[in-house]
Amino acid sequence: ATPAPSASPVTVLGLGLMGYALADALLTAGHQVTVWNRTPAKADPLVARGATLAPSVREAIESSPLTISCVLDYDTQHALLTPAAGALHGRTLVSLTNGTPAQARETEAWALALGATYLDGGIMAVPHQIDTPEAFLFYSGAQDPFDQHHPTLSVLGTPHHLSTDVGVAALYDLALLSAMDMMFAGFFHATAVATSHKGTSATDFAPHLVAWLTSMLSMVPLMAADIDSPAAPAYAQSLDLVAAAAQNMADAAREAGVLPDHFDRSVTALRQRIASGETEYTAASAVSQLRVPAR
Ligand code: FVH
Repeated sequence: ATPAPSASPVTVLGLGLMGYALADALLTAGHQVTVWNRTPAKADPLVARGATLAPSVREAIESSPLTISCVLDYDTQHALLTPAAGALHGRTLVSLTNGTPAQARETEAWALALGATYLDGGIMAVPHQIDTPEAFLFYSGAQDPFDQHHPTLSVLGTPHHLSTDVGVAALYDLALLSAMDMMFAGFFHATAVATSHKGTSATDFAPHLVAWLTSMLSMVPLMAADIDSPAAPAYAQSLDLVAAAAQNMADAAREAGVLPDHFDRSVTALRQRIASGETEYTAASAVSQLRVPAR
């Protein structure tokens, strides 16, 4: 980022891998950065570059109109902020600590009762991507603090304000993390199956997996439109075909000495749908199968 010496003061609580990257980017952009971390020595390289290490969370918050918190989890965050709560009056707290929508809502209510403004955020980047074009961050909560601190938040990555409903950033964040987790689970399963063939390494197989997943990703917008539309879907397969393929995937895993459990469960669920008279596999039906039935 281009240094901007007049950029406003900002406090970062937590100097783990991500908190450090956030503080580092803000310093590079010319902000006056105050930091606090349970293990103070992690601040040394930042202090050498001009950051101020606060001796307490309270003093850290009091140093800036904006405090960004990025620690392990919400329980840790709450334990750190509670003794310093009075300092938040008239200031903005942005939580980039990973948490649930319910935790975001509780924290917003807590902060508002203290006379603070609050934004909840989700970082869609790994530490080395902070302050690069790949990094984007979700925010939700009141519009005013987002607009006021937009220049500072932009330093970290492209900021998207999703909703004044404070839970939405965490909802999207965890939805995307879930997709990533399942994608990597698929990669690990596929690699276990493919490398059961002597002479095939994970490195040999990886380019095929990347090409296949990249090609399949282009179907996501099409399927999303199908999910949203009551019209006949553009993408549909017969349930018989999908169940037969799932059975083959389960059997191939078994033959390769790989746990077939996921596909066994899929086969059971698909056969139940066929037995109940369903014939089509669509994106909308796949999403609907995931919903917990209302009581
Ligand atoms: N790293 C990543 O790729 C992801 C990207 C998306 C967002 N996440 C979330 O960011 C939060 C912090 O993650 P992190 O990568 O910085 O995590 P660590 O390097 O493990 O650092 C943890 C920090 O939390 C402090 N901490 C932990 N327990 C306590 C405690 N009981 N009291 C006070 N502070 C605590 C820890 O302090 P220290 O160990 O350095 O003293 C670090 O500052 C997280 O929500 C991710 O899900 C990152």
